[in-house]
Amino acid sequence: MTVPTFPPGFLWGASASAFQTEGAADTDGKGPSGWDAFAAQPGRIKDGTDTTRGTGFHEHYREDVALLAGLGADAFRFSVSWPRVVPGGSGPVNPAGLDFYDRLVDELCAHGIAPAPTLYHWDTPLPLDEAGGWLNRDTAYRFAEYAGIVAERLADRVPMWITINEPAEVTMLGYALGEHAPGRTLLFDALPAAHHQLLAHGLGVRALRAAGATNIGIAVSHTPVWTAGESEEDRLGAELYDTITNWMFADPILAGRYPDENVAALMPGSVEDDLRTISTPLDWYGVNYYNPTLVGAPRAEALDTFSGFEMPAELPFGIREIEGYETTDFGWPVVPDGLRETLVQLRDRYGDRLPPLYITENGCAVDEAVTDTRRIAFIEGHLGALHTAIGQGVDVRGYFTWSLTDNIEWIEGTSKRFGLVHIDYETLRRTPKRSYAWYRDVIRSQKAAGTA
Ligand code: GCO
Repeated sequence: MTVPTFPPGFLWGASASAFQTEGAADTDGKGPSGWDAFAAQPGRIKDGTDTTRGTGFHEHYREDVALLAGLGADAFRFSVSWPRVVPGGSGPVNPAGLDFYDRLVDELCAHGIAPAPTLYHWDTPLPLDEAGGWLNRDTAYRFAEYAGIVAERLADRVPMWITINEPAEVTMLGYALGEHAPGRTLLFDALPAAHHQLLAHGLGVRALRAAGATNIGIAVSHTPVWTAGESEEDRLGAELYDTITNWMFADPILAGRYPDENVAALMPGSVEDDLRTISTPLDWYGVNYYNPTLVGAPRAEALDTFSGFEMPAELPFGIREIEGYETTDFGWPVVPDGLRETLVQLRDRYGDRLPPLYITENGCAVDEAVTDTRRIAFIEGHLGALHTAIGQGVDVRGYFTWSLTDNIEWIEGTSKRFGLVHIDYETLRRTPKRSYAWYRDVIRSQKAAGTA
């Protein structure tokens, strides 16, 4: 095995989310989410998967916790479904919903696995989506209330909290391009959805702390942006893309400002006051990394596609294909050094203001049934790059691979498999893949090295 030795105490984990795994979409008083409604519209889920079953996690969670225990994982990053806990988005709490997470947390603790819940992994309660979702400032206040409710119940046993997952994807795919729930196609008019998620994060951090939670972070996607071509238009296109996907989210959180005035001017309300809330100091910052992005001038001809999403030609940048690297089943290039590049960028940009980092997601879609050697190579490569980044002085405290099991990959349905564990969607049978045994051995040998 060629995974280098990480610092003692480095945390080894796996990630998942509620909509992608739980199923039980209307069991025990859960309300519908915007994603439930969106996925039920004909043609939205490309392979026609019925997303209401998930992987059956709501029913099979004990089996999955046993799999985590078999892996030797230190922590499990799952998400709490907001409409399971507060079905109306505000108002009465659903006790059976909270009870489920209480049982899950107990089960994890009983196996010595730290529960690391994400409070928002995209499943907005439908009534809030119908009232404008993240375009409506009120959603941020409702989120904070809900965060407080969950913490009141679980903070005594949860050692690590994540407010929100990937606000950039929600903004871009959900509100700008309409590929994800709630299916809005507002292009740059989508930016208020970014601001309100950031505000929700800041208010959420405060509500969590007020309810006794500690060790709070967020999971933000980062992609190093590479410039395609050498013209001024290429440079401007790449710079704009970098701004709106990376820094429009990281800067408010970590530096209390928007990356430039043009972006700030497109945001609603009294941005200055909000930025103070948004930049409430965090205990740590989570990075979701999959691949770099090559961007240049807009392309006149028709549409670019990015990760299978169509990019309208009127956007002021154009995404190009990265050539010369192996790709995953999503067509994403496998560039482990991009992880190091991103981490070093974060360190250089924020210096002392940067809290310790965790990799909250990293993984790949490969359809190799259970003999998933490409996944092993992917994770191994990225752990190598991560180790190099640590050697270059970036303070990274842990790594969560995406994902423990195969799951519903949003609009791709079950056709993209990210798991260490295979799911048979007919029987919901779980079968550990070769990568599961490999990751278990990595964790074991890291622990042995740490105590040697
Ligand atoms: C994310 C998504 C995950 C995806 C994963 C692979 O945070 O990007 O939330 O749910 O499944 O990233 O695309």
